[in-house]
Amino acid sequence: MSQQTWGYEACNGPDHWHKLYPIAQGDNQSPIDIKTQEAKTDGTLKSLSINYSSSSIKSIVNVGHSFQVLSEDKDNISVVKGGPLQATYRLNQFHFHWGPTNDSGSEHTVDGKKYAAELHLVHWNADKYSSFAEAAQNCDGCAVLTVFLQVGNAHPGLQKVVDALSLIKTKGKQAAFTNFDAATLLPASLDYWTYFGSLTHPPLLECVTWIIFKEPISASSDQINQFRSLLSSADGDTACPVLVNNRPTQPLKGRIVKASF
Ligand code: B30
Ligand code: ZN
Repeated sequence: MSQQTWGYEACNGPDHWHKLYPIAQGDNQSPIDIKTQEAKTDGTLKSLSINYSSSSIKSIVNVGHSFQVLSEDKDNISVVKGGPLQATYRLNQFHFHWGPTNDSGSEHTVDGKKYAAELHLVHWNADKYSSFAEAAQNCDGCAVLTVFLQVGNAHPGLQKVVDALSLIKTKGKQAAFTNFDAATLLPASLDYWTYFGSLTHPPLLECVTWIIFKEPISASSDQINQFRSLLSSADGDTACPVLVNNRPTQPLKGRIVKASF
């Protein structure tokens, strides 16, 4: 890669990642296009149990290619279990993916349709492993709850996140972000699709049980615009807004997508 590290630019974007991360061309990569007619309804899929506490949410950080809201994960304070999962998975962080326009933001697509943005609530298997990093080395290590954002009414829960972005404009900045109920970002219906895949950016490890809610939440175009005002540059450097941080869909390679509904 012509730059120091991976990113989403022409010189270091998704087409280059395989050179440093050969698993980019593996058999279980994410995101994918969900072909709704090919998803297999699985009546044996249990319902999901999501238990989030506002007290686990601690801070918000600009990681350069995106921002993340960090959740304390030393205890089972905020967890998901049930559904396709065979263990209790702890919330580690949540973040979003977006693009330059509202029709090019999401990573996963549904019958070829892209949403304006995509929320990832990232969890790891705390029954078997002792950290996210260790869990991510294993196929039962991680679970990512995924919510699509479509343009509509402003989202009150999301606004709390958007308001905090002014505190972390530049790369490396971190600010306190507390007493936030991540469950406010979930849709009303917990109907979902699920499949096995990977982290969507390097190290691209094939460790993720993806759980993708069918129902999107709405966000205003102003709220999504504020994602695009995040800077990938450090304080004092030439301002460089994050206009895109999504990976294109990857080949399904025979994997089965199950539907809970
Ligand atoms: S995702 O949900 O598949 N987009 C990582 C976590 C979740 C996804 C992709 C990657 C990951 O590698 N996490 C640990 C190290 N990270 C922090 C981060 O969570 O994501 C390093 C980093 O690069 O800052 Cu972005
Ligand atoms: Zn993500």
